Amino acid sequence: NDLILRAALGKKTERAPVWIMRQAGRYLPEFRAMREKYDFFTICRTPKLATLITLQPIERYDGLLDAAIIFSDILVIPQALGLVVEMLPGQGPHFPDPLKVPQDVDTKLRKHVDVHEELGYVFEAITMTRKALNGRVPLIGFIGGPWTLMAYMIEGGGSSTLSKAKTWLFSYPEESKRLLQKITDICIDFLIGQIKAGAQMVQVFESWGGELSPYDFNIFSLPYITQIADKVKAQLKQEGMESVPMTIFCKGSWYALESLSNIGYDTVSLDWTIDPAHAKAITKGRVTLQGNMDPNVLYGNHEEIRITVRRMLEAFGTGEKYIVNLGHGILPTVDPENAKVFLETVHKVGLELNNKTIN
Ligand code: 1CP
Repeated sequence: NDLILRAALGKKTERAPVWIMRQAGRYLPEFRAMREKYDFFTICRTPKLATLITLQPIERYDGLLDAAIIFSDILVIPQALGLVVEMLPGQGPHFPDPLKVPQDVDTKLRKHVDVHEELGYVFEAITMTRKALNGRVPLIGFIGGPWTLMAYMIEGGGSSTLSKAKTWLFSYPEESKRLLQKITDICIDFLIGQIKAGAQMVQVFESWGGELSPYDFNIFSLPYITQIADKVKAQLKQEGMESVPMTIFCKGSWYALESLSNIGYDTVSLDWTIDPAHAKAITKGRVTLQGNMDPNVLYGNHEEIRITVRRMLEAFGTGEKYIVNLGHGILPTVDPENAKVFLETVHKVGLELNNKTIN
């Protein structure tokens, strides 16, 4: 099943492919059962366990998902840089000793990060998962965007205002750019390693992009995510390897849609605040679009889920340059049966609309 790869490269598809951000996670009882036995980062660091969890949604929704995403987290990069990150039950990520002042970049972070040494376990998990998938669906690798990772490293966890991270941007802009560049260099090496290990598509999660003004986004996010697309593709080419489709997801950065469709990514992932017609008008077919149902629709009744999926498919079109997804990760208390209704409807309506277009 290579539907998602064809869609990302702008080739025709018999129906729009579908996957779900955070599809292996807390909403699945089989995931929660694993989490009772193992700590979050132990799972990430144990290729056998990461493989098992990556496959959980593929097996539960047999034949309904068109991609797997490797089980890991964006915060493995801050760990590789030398920071301690814990996953607190019910609270999410926590850094006991985050970056406080610019000098901490020199004293608390490693000068050089060898991604094979620090993150080789992710590469192993990817190769093992590729073998276990055995061609059923393509495997997606990922990283966090540099601004999102910098924000976590300074905030020390989730935050509703990002005031500590923004204090850096507006008090120490040059030091902030130096930190962003340091993170970017690792992002590039890490993505290349994931592709060499077997990732067939990769996604950059700039989840906190929308916390920046359009002006600041152009200074503190855009140049770095642009470098990632450029350098990953250039380096693979130089080594005689083919690149894989790359997706950018900047949650909340509706204002940047035009730029995001012009910086070398094949696919742009949209959150639910962007109207499909508007997104298509702005991106003019330059990229494949991915998204964008409000994840909360999965709390609705089955009929409402079906109606919303149909409306979304009609608006994006199903045979070309479109990958179905939610506008952000699936929420931890969603009923897995509702996710199934979502997936089944994507298949049924996708085929139906495609046949209509062909006839
Ligand atoms: O199927 C999958 O997608 C699983 C792999 C995956 C991915 C792609 C996980 C597992 N995390 C991520 C990416 C990730 N992690 C992002 C980008 C996507 C997004 O915006 O949601 C971010 C921001 C994180 C950081 C993170 N890790 C959070 C968010 C906290 C906040 O500030 O809002 C949380 C709660 C985690 C923990 C985590 N990561 C993944 C899972 C399944 C969990 C839950 C862990 C648990 O408690 O069991």
